[in-house]
Amino acid sequence: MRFSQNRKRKAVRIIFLLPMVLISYSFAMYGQATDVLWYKLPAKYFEETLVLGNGKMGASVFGGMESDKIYLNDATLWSGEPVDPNMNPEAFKNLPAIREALNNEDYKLADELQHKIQGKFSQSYMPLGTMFIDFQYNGEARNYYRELNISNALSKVSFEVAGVFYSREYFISYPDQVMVIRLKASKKGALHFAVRFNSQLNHTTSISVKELYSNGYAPIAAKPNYLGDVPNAVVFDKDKGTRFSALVAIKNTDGNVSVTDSTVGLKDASSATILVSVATSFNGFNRDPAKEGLDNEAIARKQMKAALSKSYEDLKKAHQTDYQKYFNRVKLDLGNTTAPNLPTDERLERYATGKEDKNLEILYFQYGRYLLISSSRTPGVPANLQGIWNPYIRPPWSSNYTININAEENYWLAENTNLSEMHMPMMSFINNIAETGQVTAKTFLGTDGWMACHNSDIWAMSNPVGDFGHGDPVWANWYMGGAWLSTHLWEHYLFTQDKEWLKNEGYELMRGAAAFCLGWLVEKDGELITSPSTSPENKYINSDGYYGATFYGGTADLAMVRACMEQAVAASILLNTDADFRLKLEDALKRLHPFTIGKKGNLQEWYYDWNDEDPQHRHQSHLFGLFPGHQITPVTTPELANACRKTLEIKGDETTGWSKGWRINLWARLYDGNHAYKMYRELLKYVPPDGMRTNYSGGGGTYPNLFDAHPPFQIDGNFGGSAAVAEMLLQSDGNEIRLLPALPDAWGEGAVNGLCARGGFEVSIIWANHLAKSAVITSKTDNTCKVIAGGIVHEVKLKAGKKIDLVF
Ligand code: FUC
Repeated sequence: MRFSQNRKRKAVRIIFLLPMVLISYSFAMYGQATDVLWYKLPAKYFEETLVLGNGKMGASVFGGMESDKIYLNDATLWSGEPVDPNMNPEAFKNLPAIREALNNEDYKLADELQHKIQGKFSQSYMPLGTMFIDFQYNGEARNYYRELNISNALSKVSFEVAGVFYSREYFISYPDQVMVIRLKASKKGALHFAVRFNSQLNHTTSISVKELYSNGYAPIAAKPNYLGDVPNAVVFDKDKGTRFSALVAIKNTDGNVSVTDSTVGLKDASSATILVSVATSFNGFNRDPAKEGLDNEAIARKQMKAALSKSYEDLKKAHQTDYQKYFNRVKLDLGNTTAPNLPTDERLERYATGKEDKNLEILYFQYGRYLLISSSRTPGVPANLQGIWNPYIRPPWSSNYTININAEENYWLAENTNLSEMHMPMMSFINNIAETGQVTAKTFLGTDGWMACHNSDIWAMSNPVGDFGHGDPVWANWYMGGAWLSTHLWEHYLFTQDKEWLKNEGYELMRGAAAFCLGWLVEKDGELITSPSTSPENKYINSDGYYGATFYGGTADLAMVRACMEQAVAASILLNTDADFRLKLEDALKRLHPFTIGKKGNLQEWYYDWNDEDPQHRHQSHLFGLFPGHQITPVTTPELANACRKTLEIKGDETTGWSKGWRINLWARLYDGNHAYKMYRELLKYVPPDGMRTNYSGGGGTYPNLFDAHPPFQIDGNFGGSAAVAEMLLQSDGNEIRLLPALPDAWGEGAVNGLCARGGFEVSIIWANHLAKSAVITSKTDNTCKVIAGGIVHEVKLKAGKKIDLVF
């Protein structure tokens, strides 16, 4: 229903007469339950550790009493060196034969020939090392407590031994680029500890007074863990690969320094600060880290020297001010709760029995934001499959960038939960991969523009993987990575309205991705389709009973091509540039093969209405148009939206972590808050810590430290889950903002502050009895939009920096 002019005026008048209590909402504080993870025991497994990070350095803290173990990471420490994208220069020559096989409906042959369009596997994200702090006490520990407070990005451990109270505080500072650990004992002289360091990488460690120094280098090659026990799985070459330094220094006011040939420590102290500085020689995706690398040793020392000159309190203050600048932008309240404030692991177990715990739901949402601030602040180095936290030399799926969903899902929360700055490492990564991707497009597919495939790494590799013929085309031969990544550029513009950025940085990349799509499309029966095509990781059963991956005109491909080209058109109109190119795109868009609905009422995934090998498969890329895309909505394309719903119903809800994260967003876009909420609860299903065990079927959930369980740990589910909460509360497309479009019955009242909407708006909403009561809209630029809630529409026109209060 449209809001009549009269009613609109009346509404606005009411707003001005309203007392501020209705507009402003005080966010209730229920103990610390919405921002603290806490436990009664130290971590035993990685998935119980408390993780800290400054977007580059990462630490996973076990918090042990006798010995504290801390896994250290640096986002820029990967195996390998710059990739030569020209690794299979004649691969494109196989394309005509593949297309011919497809024209002849010989899918088996097409699958076989696709193996010829494959290249290297990606490199792996590396663990830097492990730091141990070994303590000496006289007596047994009691009253152990361990926490991570995500409102100030600080972790704490405390316990008592023989009447002495011991405490530790840990954080990793972005402004000072060091990890800081504060140790204290309540009794003078009762603190005794020694620090040691180890690494699975080649390294040497030396000790000087109050300082431990380790220098090493990453492997030149590390093969994907899913290849199993293969020869040369990890290869070191002393003259090649990324170098690293780790420096540990102790700052104390009392006690006696005690060193051995491998440890540095203190005896008889009362308090001390341990500082850890790490650095690598990584100097960009296209520079040799051994020959043209940064001086890791000098950087680590410089950071350390500067941090040593500051007091603990000053370091902590600078860290918290920096962190809270981002974190505090969004607040969420879901109303009264009766849930007790239990340790987080017990809380998850209780929640899994179906009990109410709204603050756990808020905590999970905010934890996703915490993880993104902590893992995504390094240009060109977006958060990987494990963010930045990885203890394994052969991590699951190389802990790489998996572009057929996972790398993108990591960033679904970036803009709408008001962390646009954290999206920037992804933007600069796209800039890098567009460079290698241009060579890949030419040599693998004989096409202009740039593209990317299933996997990438810090070297921005873009080729189809599979080790030159050994990969199954179902995952190795997927060519839409550039099209999908490109949509992040436009989303960044839509949320920020930063036209200068679009003009100077975004547009060329969008143009290149669209140019690839244009060149890649082929004609069939007067329509444009992709050929060959695969639908990420799904297999069809064709009319001859063949189980295959390669076909033509895949729905997922075309949804991504459509989004990429439409957005390039929109950007070129906005920037008033490239009219000729735009015409070509517009013409192609008109001829694209459309979405189709299958015999089961589902959104058809294949060009023909074939059956799926695995109808419950975790991937659902053909629903891209519903989410993250915007081509299908219940309002503008109700039949297609219903078909997406049918597909989701056929798939069911049991799936891996990231897939659940995606489906919650999909249900939210169908305005089905209750189904979205059901799956959100399932995403938070307690999964016991279990190391690296991989489970594809229905094992998804949440580990004790709130890490997403694929299983194993994969961070995309965290980010997808957080994004979905925002999507349940607010949806936008640049013209319309929908308030509470998928509010579940369980969230009858509440308030949210600081969510972002496309069009450059910031939105706060208060709701009660399942209906929006009031909202505040702030605009970054002069802009207009329709704000829709419960059938009421407000037409809003705002000047840059201004806000409007709305009542519903
Ligand atoms: C894709 C997915 C897997 C996993 C991996 C990292 O291959 O199919 O489930 O998330 O990426």
